[in-house]
This record gives sequence, C-alpha cells and structure tokens, in this order.
Amino acid sequence: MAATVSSPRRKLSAPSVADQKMLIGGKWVESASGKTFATQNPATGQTICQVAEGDKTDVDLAVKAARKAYEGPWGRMTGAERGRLLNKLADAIDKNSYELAALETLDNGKPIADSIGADLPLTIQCYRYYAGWADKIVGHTIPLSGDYFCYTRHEPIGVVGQIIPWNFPLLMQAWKWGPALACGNTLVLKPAEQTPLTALRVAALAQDVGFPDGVINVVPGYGPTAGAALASHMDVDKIAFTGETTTGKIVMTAAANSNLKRVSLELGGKSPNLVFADADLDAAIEGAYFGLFFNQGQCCVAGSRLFVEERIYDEFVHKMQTKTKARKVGDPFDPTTEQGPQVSQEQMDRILGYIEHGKKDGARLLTGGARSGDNGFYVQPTVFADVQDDMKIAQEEIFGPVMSILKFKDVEEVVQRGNRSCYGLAAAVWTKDVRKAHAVAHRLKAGTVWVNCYDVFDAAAPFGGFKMSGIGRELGQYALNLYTEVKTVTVAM
Ligand code: TXE
Repeated sequence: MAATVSSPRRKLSAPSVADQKMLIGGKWVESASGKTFATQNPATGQTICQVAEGDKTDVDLAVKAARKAYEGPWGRMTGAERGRLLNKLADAIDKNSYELAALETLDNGKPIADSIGADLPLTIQCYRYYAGWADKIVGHTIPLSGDYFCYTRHEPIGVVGQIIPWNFPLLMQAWKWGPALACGNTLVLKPAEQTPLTALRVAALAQDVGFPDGVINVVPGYGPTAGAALASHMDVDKIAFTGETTTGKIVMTAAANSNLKRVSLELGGKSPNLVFADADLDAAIEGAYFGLFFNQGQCCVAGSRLFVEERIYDEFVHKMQTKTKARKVGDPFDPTTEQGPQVSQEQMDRILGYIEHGKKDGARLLTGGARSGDNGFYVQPTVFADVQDDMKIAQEEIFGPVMSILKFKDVEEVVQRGNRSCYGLAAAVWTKDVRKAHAVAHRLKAGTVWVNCYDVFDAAAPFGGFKMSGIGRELGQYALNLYTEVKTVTVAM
C-alpha cells in the first residue's frame, strides 16, 4: 500500500459498540422483520453487537428512498456541490481516523498498525480524489458528416446497488461511494455480514456532513437475502460487486434476469509474482512477503503463485522461510502485531483445508501449516516450496497466509505458466533488466502489473481484472465510466 500515516506507539483498546440499526432515507431504523444478526470479534470469537438484518422488504424501502433522493434535490445539485460534500466526508473520516481504525480492527481482525497506516489514509485519499472529479465530468463535441451539432453528456446512471466484502470494509466502501457520488448517483450499500460496523459509522458521518436524506442508504444483511434482493431489483439501475467469482456470476445472472442493470465486478485472483535471478533479491523477498501476507493473506491481489528462477531458488526459499518464521502473530490491537486473526471461523477452516491439500499433494512445508492457538481465528504464517502448477494450492484462491513457491527456468516458460489461470487480477515482475520488465509486463494477462514493487494502490490508478477476475475498472478516471451513462445529443443546424 502506498499511503501511510503514523502508527500508534501504544496499545489502543478495543471500543465497545452499541447494537446497530440500518440507514434508510436518512433515518436509522430496525429491519422490517425485526431480525438482527451478531457481528463477531475474530480475535476472540465473541459477539461485538447485534446488527439490524435487512432483507427484501428493507432493500425495497432503501431503493425507494434512493430513487426519491435521485429525483429530488440531489439530482439538481451541481458537481461542485457534490465535490464539496465528498471533501467534507473525507475531513470527517480524517478527524475520526483512530475511532474508525479501531472499529475496523475490532470487526475484521486486521492489525491496528495496518488499519491506521493503510486502510484509513487510502480511504480518505479515495474520497478526496473523487471529490476532485465531481465538477470535471464532461462529454465531447463530435463532428458529424452533415449539418449537425453533436455532443455527449455523461449523466449519472441513477440508483446504484453496491455489495462489498469483508477484507477491506472501509476502503471497498470508498471505492464504491467515491465515484458513484461524484457522478451524481444515489446508492444502497450492502456491507459484508462479517464486517458491517465501519460502513454504518461512515454513513452516520455522511449524514452529519450534509448528504441529503436517501442519497446514501445502508442495508446490512446476508448475501442470498439482502444482496440478492439488490442484485435482482427492478428499480436498481446498476449493481457494483466485489467478492468471490462464483458470487459474481450469481449477481450478474440476477442482473440479467431482472432489468439488465449495469454490472461491474471485482472478483478473485491467483496472482503470479515472478522473481528473476537478476532481481534485487532482498527487495524481492520483502515485496513477495508483503504481497502475500499483508492483511492475513486476505487480498484479492495476493501474490499467491510465487515463481522464483532456478538460479536463486534455494537462497530465496531459505531466506523466505527465515523471514516468515519471525512474523509476529497476535492481538490485533497491539501496534507491533504483524498478523491478526482471519475474519471468521469459516475462512480459517477453509484455509486450513487448503493447507492439508498442500501437504497431501506433496508440496514441501517450510513453516507454519496449522492453526495458531485455540482462541480466535488465527492461522500460522505458512510457506510451501516446490509447489507444482497442478496442485490445488497453486490453482485456487486460498485467501489466507499461505505462500506457494514454484520454480522456473526461463522467461518463456514462466510467462506461459503465469498466464495459465482462469483469473487475471494482478501480477508482479522483479528484475533489474528494464527491457525484460516491460516485455514481461506486456505479456502477462492481468489488470495490474507491478514491477519491482507490490500492492501499490492509489486512488488515481485504475484497478480491475482480466478474465474471471472481473468486469470494469474501479479507481482513477476509468471508474467514472462505471457510474455514468453516455447520452448523444444531435441537433440539426
Ligand atoms: O465471499 P462472497 P465470501 C473470496 C475469497 C474468500 C471467498 C469467500 O476467496 O475465501 O471469496 O468469501 C455478498 N447475492 N473473496 O463468502 O460470498 C456477501 O454478503 C448477492 C474475494 O465472504 O462473494 C458479501 O457482502 N450478494 C474477494 C459479498 O457478497 C451476495 C473478497 C462478498 O461475499 C450473495 C472477499 C448473493 N447470492 C472474498 N452471496 C475479493 N475479490 O476481494 C454473498 N453475497
């Protein structure tokens, strides 16, 4: 991650949190059914609080509120005014950084140093970046053959549904809200059931800074109920989704079977990270380690197929083993902790299942390979060497702290193997040879290629997947395309 602010020096304490309602049409309400669900602290497995559980009825109400706001004052607001509100929201998040970081760590389990050093600054940057775009969304004038004046308008799409995952709750919300609001849409967000707390807190801040009622609605709940209701809603004009590839297919099918709403998807990955023998070895080890273990390995871009050139393979593997053994796993509220718990029991079990597959398939286990402790959802940082392309751990998204190292001989071979995946989200190349770096970057089938770095994110740089890693590009100017319709106006002169 590119942005950083200062990390806390002393241990922050976990906040206590009251039961949560949902935000519909500017009001905090219980769910229509009266149902709630518990959100858990993954470091202990204990319930943090109860959250209103939205379903189809609540989604209907939220969509109605969003439509009313879209057709009301929000629709008449200028881009400059929308930009001012987005900047005010960024200011409010900035002012409440520590509270939000603590809430994120409590609900997700990520180390507080990461919440403060990466999630918060990137979130704030994203809102500011799109605040800047709000009054710069322009069409073209187009010369036609004939006596006509032709121009395009880039108009908001309307009511937007957004479904986000639990790995970067604040940041995924910013990636969705920033461009949607800058372009003039209204929205209904369904946060992940594992991590609803920061989304609700940011929604409250948005109310405080003056977003009109109904522009922003948040309906917490489960995927197959609240999420599905949003994806199949006849009055939602666009759905934006981040999550697993199989869920993305369900969302796209629901969009197709309802009103053909616009769809953008940011899905899974199995990103190849290529380390050539002429790389700066220490930098490559550092980058590969960060690129896999960051956020407990719960990153869609995790460099989970780590290809290392034969000539440096043994030295690389040995150094990575030593480094990983020293990784500090523990209480996410301790500022020196590098790795917290996985987000849920379900994710922990899934990862442990993959580790067993790695062992059974004959990969060489260098360190880790089991649960860490018996309280909370911790997994030991794990490294497998001598992984083969056809092993399950080299093919499927593990989404945990499990590194797979594979050996390669030359450029041609590694490019072919790197591209042999149904995914195409990210990739990286480590080499001092500039020509090789660009040539390989051009041949890799991935939406993002990092050269001699990893996980460098910036609101200005577009992000998204080739192949089954998604449809569309979030961030940067490209994200404006996801939240606007192009209207062509042709005038006889
Ligand atoms: O994802 P889901 P899960 C991957 C990762 C992880 C796996 C499972 O490999 O191990 O997915 O995680 C909502 N209609 N990623 O089960 O189900 C759900 O409520 C509409 C990669 O948490 O895709 C949540 O809000 N929505 C990923 C969101 O979808 C539905 C990040 C994501 O959950 C739905 C997270 C439905 N039928 C997991 N079912 C990435 N690319 O960053 C679920 N949801």
